[in-house]
Amino acid sequence: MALAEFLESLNALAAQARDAFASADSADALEAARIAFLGAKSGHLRQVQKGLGKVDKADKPAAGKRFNEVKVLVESEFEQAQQRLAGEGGGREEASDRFDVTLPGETLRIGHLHPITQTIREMKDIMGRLGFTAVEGPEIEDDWHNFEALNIPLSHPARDPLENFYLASAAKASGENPLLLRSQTSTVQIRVMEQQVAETAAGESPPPVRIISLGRVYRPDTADATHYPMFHQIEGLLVDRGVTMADLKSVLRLFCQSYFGGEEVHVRFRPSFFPFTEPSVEVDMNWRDGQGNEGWMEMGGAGMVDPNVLRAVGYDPEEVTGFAFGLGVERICMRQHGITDIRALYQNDVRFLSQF
Ligand code: FA5
Repeated sequence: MALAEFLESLNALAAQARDAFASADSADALEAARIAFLGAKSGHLRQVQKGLGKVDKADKPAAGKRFNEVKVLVESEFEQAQQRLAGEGGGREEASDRFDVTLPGETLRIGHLHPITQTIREMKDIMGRLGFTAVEGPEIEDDWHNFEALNIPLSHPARDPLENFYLASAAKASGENPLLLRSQTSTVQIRVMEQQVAETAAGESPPPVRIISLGRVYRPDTADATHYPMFHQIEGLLVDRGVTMADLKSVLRLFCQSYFGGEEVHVRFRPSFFPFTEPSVEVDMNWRDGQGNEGWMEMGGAGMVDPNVLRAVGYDPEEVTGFAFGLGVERICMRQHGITDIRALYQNDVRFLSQF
């Protein structure tokens, strides 16, 4: 083959390759063009290379040199086309996959505390400002702390197995002092006073007590709009010289006013009975829902600590007096938010919980 003929076919091929690479509008099209022109086995360039062998011997060096120049040129045109497509967004990607930095970011859904946890934190905060320290007690209790030391005699209906969650195997093992899920936070009154007395030197008077305790309590109550088998109580205890019922009333009023903010809150005391307080009262608070319904809701019990309780833990009832109260946390939370059914707090319906 004459040199001129070989160079002509080489130049024609270079022009075709340039057009094919320049007109490729996707990575797939460019790859197809690369295989067609630069493919190692049957690409057009490879075919032309095979024609080198037929060139007259004297012209072979010139033909080989030109072939190499064209090959380098075609390869560099392929690379340029590759860069052009990458600059346009990768070619292979669909327009919808491209990242648009001007779009607003995705809003992350951030969770929040359960309304009961919010209520508990707020209560601790308010009572803390009134000088009450928050303490905790165990949820599995023994007979002494849940009943005996609280002046609840063996025959009292509050000890009935139908009124409590006794731990059956533990009851057998501990004989006289069965274990149960505590039915009230008043157990913590006993634990705190016992500890104060234990830490007091012989012959000294134990120090005053000013605590609150917030936690879960358990009763086999049938769930209805205002009862649940597991609920929370806030217990308050103040023991000191000269404490009176007037102090109890002031603290509870102050607490309610602070908790419910500037809103007008009425607290009502009704005479009642608890084995561990004398005299005892039920504490009611007025409530109003969004539909204009209103009434009184029982929040808890309270009273002056019974001298028998003070004596049982080692305080001298001739020297000190005290008041105690135990309020239902759910009832207060419901009163605050106008919730009319306690069960809604534990159904874990996010549509309900996210409102608070
Ligand atoms: C007591 O538990 C006493 N320990 C309170 C007390 C403490 C009195 C200190 C005197 C001195 P009572 O059983 O009434 O009392 O319960 C107190 C409050 O817990 C109730 O007023 C109510 O608000 C709430 N409560 C009682 N049972 C349930 C229940 N099943 N579900 C939700 N809340 C309840």
